[in-house]
Amino acid sequence: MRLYLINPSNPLVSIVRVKESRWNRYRVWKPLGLMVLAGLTGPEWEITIVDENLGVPAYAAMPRPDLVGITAFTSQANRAYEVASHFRNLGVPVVMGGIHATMCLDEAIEQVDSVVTGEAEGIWSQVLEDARHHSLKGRYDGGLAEMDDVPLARHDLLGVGYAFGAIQTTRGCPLNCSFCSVTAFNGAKYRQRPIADVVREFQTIREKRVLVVDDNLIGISAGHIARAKEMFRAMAEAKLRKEWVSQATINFADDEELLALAAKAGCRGIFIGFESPTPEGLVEVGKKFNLLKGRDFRASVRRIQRHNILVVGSFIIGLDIDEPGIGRRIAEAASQYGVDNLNVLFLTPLPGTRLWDQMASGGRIALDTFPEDWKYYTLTFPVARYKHLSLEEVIEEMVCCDRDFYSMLRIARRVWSNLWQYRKPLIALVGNLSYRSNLRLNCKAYADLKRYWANRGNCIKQS
Ligand code: B12
Ligand code: SF4
Repeated sequence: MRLYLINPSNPLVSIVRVKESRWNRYRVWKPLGLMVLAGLTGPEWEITIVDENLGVPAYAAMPRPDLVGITAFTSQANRAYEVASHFRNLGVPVVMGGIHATMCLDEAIEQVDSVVTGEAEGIWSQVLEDARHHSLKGRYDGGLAEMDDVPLARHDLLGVGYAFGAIQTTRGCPLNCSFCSVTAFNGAKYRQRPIADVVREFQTIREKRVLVVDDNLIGISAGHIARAKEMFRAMAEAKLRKEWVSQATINFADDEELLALAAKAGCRGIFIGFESPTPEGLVEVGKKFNLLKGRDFRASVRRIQRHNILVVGSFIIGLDIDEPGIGRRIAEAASQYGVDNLNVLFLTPLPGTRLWDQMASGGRIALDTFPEDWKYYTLTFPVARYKHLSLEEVIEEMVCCDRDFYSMLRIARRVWSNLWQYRKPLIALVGNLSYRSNLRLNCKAYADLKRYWANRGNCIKQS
């Protein structure tokens, strides 16, 4: 039995534009969900994982599979349906799973033979069994998995072409920020994998550098943090010799022992959502940790960096409180906090989030011809009507923010300060140049988007 597991590409996402900017090579990540699915699949299936981010293959020239499984974030949904249609025309059954199919079940069900909602661990073997007997059902629900059931991902199936390996050690997040899909999809209960499984899986990863894809690496309670420390100790003892990056909330900075253990286990970078430079903005998105009274962001960032861990700060433009000038304000705040890289995204209503409900009920979703418009839901395009910023203005704020933070002068200062503190100036330089090199590409993409908005007759100014 032949199984294709496919990760569809979205040409609007910068990671696939390697030809235009070779720095993007470092930003192509492995589709871990499909590698986990492969880990759940029995030996009677011959599995091929196709990651279209590395190039779209000539499907017609490939041997006919018995089953196709497709994953998709919302921004990939469009292409997922194109691929599904190709195989369905050949009479090959197509199953779709992942976050988009879960959040937009009714839409997905129209486009494929079978939809698996939720996490696959508890249900995939049933789907395969039904596929073997030509009795696939239209819908399966995996719910939330037991973490003991998460298999070792099949890292052997995606060998070359990536700068980073990928692994997951926890799922879920109790914080439920308004714009984020994680609580809606993976649940509010923070679930941790058995430490022995994490160490064993790390040992099967070939790449020296790894993305630990957890949304909230250390969790929020004393118990979660104690477990994170235990995991870091086990990783260090296993002498994995890996360097890894992950995501956490700013409370990562609050425990020196935790930071020391993380660094010893190989942590070299952490992605932190600051979201807004103002307390009002933090209240709006519900980012509770960042509101801690007396929190000194600069000191927190510095504490992390002292352990040779780079900090990437993420902010959002387009909140209801954001007015003209927000771009420069974010660039200033990020420089003042001392982050090594800045990642700014447009406020985007993703299906299933609290933000989606608010914006949809207020008639504020501007790009709403679905499924075609999903390709713009990359967080790098404005897709909604913003309260105090027109389309032109919100784009201008983004460009101004990026130009300010990624000016050569500011890059030079950051790299110099990195060198001075004996951290990783080369990694900081590559990261900064990679972002900078996309500025020109982004401006072209914004121009195309403005034309698209205009053709749709969308009113540009909202307030
Ligand atoms: C790693 C990651 C990335 C990597 C991508 C790696 C990759 N190619 O998969 C990078 C950094 C490139 C990335 C980029 C983006 N990401 Co991202 N990313 C994640 C993150 C943190 C982890 C994903 C992961 O690997 N999970 C671990 C695996 C095991 O879980 P899984 O993929 O969900 O798979 C399980 C189930 O979904 C199911 N399943 C999945 N696929 C299939 C298929 C079949 C057939 C079946 C049966 C089951 C099934 O079974 C699996 C096992 O249980 C998630 C957050 C999250 N917790 O999901 C955000 C997340 C998926 N990303 C998100 C977003 C918005 C983006 C971007 C659009 C914007 C951005 N700038 O971040 C881009 C777009 C990328 C694109 N190509 O279009 C959103 C997506 C929301 C949505 N509705 O689409 C999430 C949920 C984060 C959030 N804050 O809301 N991302
Ligand atoms: S943004 Fe981060 S902290 Fe907020 S719900 Fe999502 S994963 Fe949790």
